[in-house]
Amino acid sequence: MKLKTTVCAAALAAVALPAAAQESWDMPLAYSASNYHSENAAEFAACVTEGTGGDISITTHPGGSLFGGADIKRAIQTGQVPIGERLLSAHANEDPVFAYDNVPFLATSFDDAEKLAEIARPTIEEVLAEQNLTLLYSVPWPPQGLYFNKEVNAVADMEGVKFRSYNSTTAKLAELTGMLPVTIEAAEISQAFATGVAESMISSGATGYDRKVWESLSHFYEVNAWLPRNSVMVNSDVWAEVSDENKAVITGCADAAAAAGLEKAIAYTQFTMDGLAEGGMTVGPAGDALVEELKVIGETMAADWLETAGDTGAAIIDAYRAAN
Ligand code: PCA
Repeated sequence: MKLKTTVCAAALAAVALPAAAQESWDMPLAYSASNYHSENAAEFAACVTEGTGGDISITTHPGGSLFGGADIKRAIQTGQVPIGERLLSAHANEDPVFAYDNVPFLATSFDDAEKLAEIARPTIEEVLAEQNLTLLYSVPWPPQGLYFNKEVNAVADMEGVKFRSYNSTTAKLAELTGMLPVTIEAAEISQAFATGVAESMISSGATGYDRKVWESLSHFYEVNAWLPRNSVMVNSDVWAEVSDENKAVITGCADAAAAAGLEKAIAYTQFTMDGLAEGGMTVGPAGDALVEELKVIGETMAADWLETAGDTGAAIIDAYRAAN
C-alpha cells in the first residue's frame, strides 16, 4: 500500500507538474488592434510566451473586447485578469499623481515626455504597489492636439461645443474653454462623432486616424499640449508567484517594449497626421492667438493639478525642471 501511494504520487507529480507550471494570461487593451500600443503589446506578449518557454503565454484582447478602458485597471487589481494596459491619467480621481503626464505644456516633445516619465516612475510604482499593481512598462501617445468640425481660431469659437474627454484633465480643459465635456472611450468615438454626441476632442493624430474621424470632423490643430501614456501593469499577487527566471524574462520583454513602443509612437505621429489630411481634414498648427489663450488656460490647469497632487506632484515637476 505504501509503495503504491508513493508510485501514485510520483506518477501524479510527473503529469501534474508541467501542466501546473503553464499559465495563460489574458491581457485586455482598450485601443484598436491596429494601433501601435496594441501591436506593441502583442509583440510583448509573444516575447513573454517565447521567452518563458510557454510557462506563461499571454493573449492580448484589443479594442476593449475583454474589458473597456475604464474597467481594465480594476480588473487587474482584483485579479479578474493578471495583466492589462491602461491610460493611467484617467485614474487621477484615485491619486492625482496619475495625471503627471497631463500637465499642459510641461513636457511637449517625446524626449521631454520620456524624461518626465523616468522621473515620475518610482512615485507611480509606489502608488500602484499600494493598489496591488506592479508596473511593467509605459509608452507615450503622440502630442495632443484639438479636433473640431469647424475652423477654430480662438477659445471663443469653442463656446458650447460638445467635447469628448478621456479623463478629468481633458474634462477640465473643456470647462475652461466653455465646451461641454462628455467622457467617451476611444473605442466608441467614431459613433459619438457620427451621431453628434461629441463634436470635438483633444487627442493625438493617432487616435483620430485609428477611428477615421475625418468621416465627421474637419480640423486637427497641433497644440502639443502634453503626451499622455499607456501603462502595462500586472497584478502584484500574480507577479509574486512568477519564478525569478520568468520575472527576468518578462522584465526584459517590458524594457524592449518600452523602447520599441516609443519608436512606434514617433513614427506613427507623422504617419497618422498625413492620414488625417488624406482623409480630407485640414491639419496644421493651431494659430498663434489660439495658442496664447490655451497657454493661459494651461497655467490654470497646471496650478490646479499641483494643488491636488501636493508635495508629491511638486517633487516630480521640480526634479524634471532641474534635469532640463
Ligand atoms: N489617445 C487616447 C489617449 C490619448 C491619445 O492620444 C484617447 O484619445 O483615448
